[in-house]
Amino acid sequence: MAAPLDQAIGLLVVTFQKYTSKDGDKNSLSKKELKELIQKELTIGSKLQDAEIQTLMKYLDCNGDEVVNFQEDVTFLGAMAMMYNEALCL
Ligand SMILES: [Ca+2]
Ligand SMILES: [Ca+2]
Repeated sequence: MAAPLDQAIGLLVVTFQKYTSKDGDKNSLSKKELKELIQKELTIGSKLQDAEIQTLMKYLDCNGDEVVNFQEDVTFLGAMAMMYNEALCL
């Protein structure tokens, strides 16, 4: 049985892979895949408008190839973790 943090990291990887493989390129999230991941896997997802998800996509796509790779996804999740940490400190 994996320790809790191992499980959490595993979940990040599994969730990324669950959505990347919906189109031809299973190594990255297209705009559509990212949108689905955000809407189904994050509480904030249902509150975001299409335009906000588009903006988020542009922000996450550091290398400008129109898709979100694992490194870009982890950067996003890292930022989310920082927000949660700040929320828990209040
Ligand atoms: Ca994909
Ligand atoms: Ca990219």
